[in-house]
Amino acid sequence: MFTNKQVFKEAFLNKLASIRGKTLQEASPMDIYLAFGKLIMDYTSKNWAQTNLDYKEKEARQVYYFSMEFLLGRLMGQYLVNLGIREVCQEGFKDLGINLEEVESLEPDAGLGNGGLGRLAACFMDSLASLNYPGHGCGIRFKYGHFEQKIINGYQVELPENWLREENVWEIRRADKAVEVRFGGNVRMEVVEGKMVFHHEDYEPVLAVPYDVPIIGYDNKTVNTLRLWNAEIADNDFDFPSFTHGDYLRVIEYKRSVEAISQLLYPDDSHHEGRVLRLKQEYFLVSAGLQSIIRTYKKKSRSLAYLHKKVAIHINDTHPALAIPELMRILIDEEGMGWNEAWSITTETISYTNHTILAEALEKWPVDIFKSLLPRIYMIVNEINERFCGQLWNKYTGDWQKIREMAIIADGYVKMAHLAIIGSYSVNGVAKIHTDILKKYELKNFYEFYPYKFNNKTNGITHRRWLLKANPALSDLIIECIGTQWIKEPEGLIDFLKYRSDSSILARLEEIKRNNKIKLAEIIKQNNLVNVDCDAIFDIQIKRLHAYKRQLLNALHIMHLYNRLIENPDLDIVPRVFIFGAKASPSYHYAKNIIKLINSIALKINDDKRLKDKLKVIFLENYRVSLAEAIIPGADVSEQISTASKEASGTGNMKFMMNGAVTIGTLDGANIEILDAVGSENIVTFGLTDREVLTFYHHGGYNSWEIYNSDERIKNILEQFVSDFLPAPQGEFTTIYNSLLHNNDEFFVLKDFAPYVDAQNRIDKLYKNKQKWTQMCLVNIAHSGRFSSDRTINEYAREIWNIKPFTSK
Ligand code: 26Q
Repeated sequence: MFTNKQVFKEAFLNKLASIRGKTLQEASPMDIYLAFGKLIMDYTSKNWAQTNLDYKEKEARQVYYFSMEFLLGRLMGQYLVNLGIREVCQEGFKDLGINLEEVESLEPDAGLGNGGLGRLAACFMDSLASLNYPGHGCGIRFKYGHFEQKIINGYQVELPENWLREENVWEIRRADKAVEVRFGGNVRMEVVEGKMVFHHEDYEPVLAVPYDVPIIGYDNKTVNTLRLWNAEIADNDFDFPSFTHGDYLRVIEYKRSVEAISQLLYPDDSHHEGRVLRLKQEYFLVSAGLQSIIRTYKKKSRSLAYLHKKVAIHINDTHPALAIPELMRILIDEEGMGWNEAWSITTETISYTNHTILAEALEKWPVDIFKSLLPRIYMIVNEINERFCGQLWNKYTGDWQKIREMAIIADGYVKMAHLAIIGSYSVNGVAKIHTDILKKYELKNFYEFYPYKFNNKTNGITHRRWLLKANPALSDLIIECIGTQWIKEPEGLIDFLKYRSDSSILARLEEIKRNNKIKLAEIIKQNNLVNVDCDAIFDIQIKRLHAYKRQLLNALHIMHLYNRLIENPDLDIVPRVFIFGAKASPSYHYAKNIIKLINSIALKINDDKRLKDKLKVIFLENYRVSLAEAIIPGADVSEQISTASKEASGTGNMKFMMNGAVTIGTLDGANIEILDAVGSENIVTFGLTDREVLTFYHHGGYNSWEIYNSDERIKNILEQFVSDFLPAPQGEFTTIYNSLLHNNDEFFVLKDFAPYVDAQNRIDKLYKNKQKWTQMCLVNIAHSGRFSSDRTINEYAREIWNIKPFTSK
């Protein structure tokens, strides 16, 4: 449509006039952003409508990805790239004196997720559309996404992130498609013509209104839909009689309590807290999503007996696991189906991904809370449980312990992982090691009972955001070398390997990295008021702050380097800039304390002239998707140092390798598959294996005091933490100290310290041979195609969902 920049400029100026009522001279940056956003929406609307029509007419089998989180970040840039109009818009804007990047930077991140799980959902959306799969997202339109992080005096402070303050140009409200979700109340049973009928009464109705966001495929005509639900009060649900009787406050309070459902994303990853509002959100999502799917399906007036032939529903972790009893409820109570038929349809429709083995992340709800919030759903879960326990009894007669361990309802709790496994036809882990651990340990009983359900789907990331969009200079070089085919078939990146010994390409690669580092240094300068040396190694750890991810191990190594340099300022090491970005869950005090520790270390080190600028420590505040896109292209070293067995997969590791950083990592999650791909010469690994870790957990044999007493370096550092060495209040880091020494170092930080220091020394040596180093970067880039979410989505499509790319034929 925008065949040239002239056409674009005209269209844009018209839009500005019609939407904002302004000429360019009068327009504010926000006017420009919004008008341009609307123009993009217009541009895509035809394909969006056509895609919907195609799916309807062809009756293609479709997948719906249910997730509490979609960590989208910014959309404008990705839309432009996928539509192939970024250049023409950029040129047109230039003529008008507008800088496209500045316009793009006005967009607030859609931070509707915590971390890996939410970002994975967003990458999957991009791959589904780009590969022409009929696949949509179903989530919640949280008014407040992930909090905004400020660092004040070294401490994390959380502010609400009101991303919807300005108009959200990418969404379309579809009031006509609203559905009602019911909470609380009672269930009355009645026998009608010999059949039990259930009436849900005295419930609290909540209106779920969908907001649709287009998901635009790359260089194709597919525009899928991400449907985000908003909780509202139906006008006719206002209790007008009591309103007129002066019960104004009660009505307003009711409105507030309804709207609370889609107010905020719980800023917690990997820690389950049994809050009712969270359970309400989970049911709200699945009930609204399923009702809308069934409604669409029935428009074709096909019998629901074939639902599973046309619809696949995927649940992203257990958060949407209530989809199982909710689908049963709709089929039985609303459609009059019998239990057995409803169960076979449900268990042929739903599939489930597990993202964690951390016990504290497993969702379980107290029966009394569950029952009073969702009385009918509880009855159904109870029935599922009883039937399942019956099956268990047949297989394991007399083994009460096993039956209790596997039951959905036990010890006063509803266990969501059990429900998810029993009600799905597929259960997958997110990296080979993770799936193996699930089968061997965490879900051993279930694997024994349903071996055919278990499978692995190693995570991936969309190379269109994390390479093509985030790192245009590198993308251009790759295109110059191997053409553009890799954009559609990312495994084609392997052709870049041919250039591993081409010194002119290596030099260009090195230059691109350096330029990206300069850009990152500017961000650091602006935010942290610190100058960093772009010839230093940029060593980066960006991810949620969690004990198992071991930012603390990184901090210990920094302290160690510092101590070495103070002892010998002429020490021959490559200068380093250690960069961190991380949000800690607001109630996770230990994690917040580590942020304070890192900032205290930074304060101590950055101003110490004796170091001659060989060491800098930077904590970048408010880590989020858009910041990650700015950071990752400038990384030399990617820190992936979780305690083996704890990180299900990791996806940051993939983003870094794709941008030519070298991983320093443990044998955990997808690091192991990265090692397989690039070979041991192109990655630096260290530390305990998952087996060793699990053996220590199960059989003991680790004593952190022994390590402490035998390693002077550790002793020194830990004393520095608790003395007045660091610029922090006395006693500030006692808890950290105690976690390592008096709580036996649950995550083996001290145990892995020496191997980590050795690994870091290897990095230092490798970097000194710059040509060789750049070669390693190139090899990493070339092998990163297998970690594209296109590969992952193709596997899900073929092996789990049984869906095919849509073709118009
Ligand atoms: C549960 C109940 C109540 C409140 C919050 C939660 C909750 C929210 C988010 C529990 C867990 C999460 C997120 C988990 C997560 O992000 N896991 C990561 O998933 C990635 C994608 O598969 C993996 O790469 C990471 O290894 C894994 O940690």
